[in-house]
Amino acid sequence: MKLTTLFTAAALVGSLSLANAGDLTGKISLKGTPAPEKELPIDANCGKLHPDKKPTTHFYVSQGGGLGDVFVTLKGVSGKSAGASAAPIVIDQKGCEYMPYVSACQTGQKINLKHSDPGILHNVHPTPTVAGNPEANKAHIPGPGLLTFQFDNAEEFLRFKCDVHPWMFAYVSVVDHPYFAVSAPDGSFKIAGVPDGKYTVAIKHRKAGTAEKEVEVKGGAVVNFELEVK
Ligand SMILES: [Cu+2]
Repeated sequence: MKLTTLFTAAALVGSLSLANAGDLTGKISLKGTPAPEKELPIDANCGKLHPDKKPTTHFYVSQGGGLGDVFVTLKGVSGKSAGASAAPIVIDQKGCEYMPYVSACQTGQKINLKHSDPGILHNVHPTPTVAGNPEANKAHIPGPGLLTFQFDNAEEFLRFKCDVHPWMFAYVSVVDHPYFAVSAPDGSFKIAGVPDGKYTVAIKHRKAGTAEKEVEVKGGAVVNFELEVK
């Protein structure tokens, strides 16, 4: 009898650990050679912070062909945002560029803009296209003060720009659930803690387009993608 109880308990623990969550990981590769990047038209003031001329970063391709700055998300999962209690994401204005160039956060999550360019005035101008997400335009003087934004509606690649420096752009994808990522410069990505189940994984790159794949997560899963230069 005791033995039976033990086995029942073991079986229960076993089934609980099966119905769990895991990391969805993968790598995005780029096929083809993108057009050369253009030099940013940086002005004299910002040029002082930027002695090495900087190009655009439309394609962040690693030596192994991995593609960075790709937004990865799960489709069909919505209304699960934990943005209100999540730590803010931070975008720095440094060398008259936004860093990171591409990022993502949840609806209701704070987006803190940091200023790391002594002597330079920026203004932060998000230009959302989804109704209900407010446009704003705030001057940002040098110093430790942060500007904070947040958006309550999902929107992919919501654009931030600086009206003082017309080459400064950042793109933030706002998601109403916590299952998303932006690929690293080597093309790898990881979405942590995905509950077991079947999903459609959707990826989007600003220039190389979109792709989707079905995946079954069982304590984790791996899914790789290839995008092509258009
Ligand atoms: Cu600026």
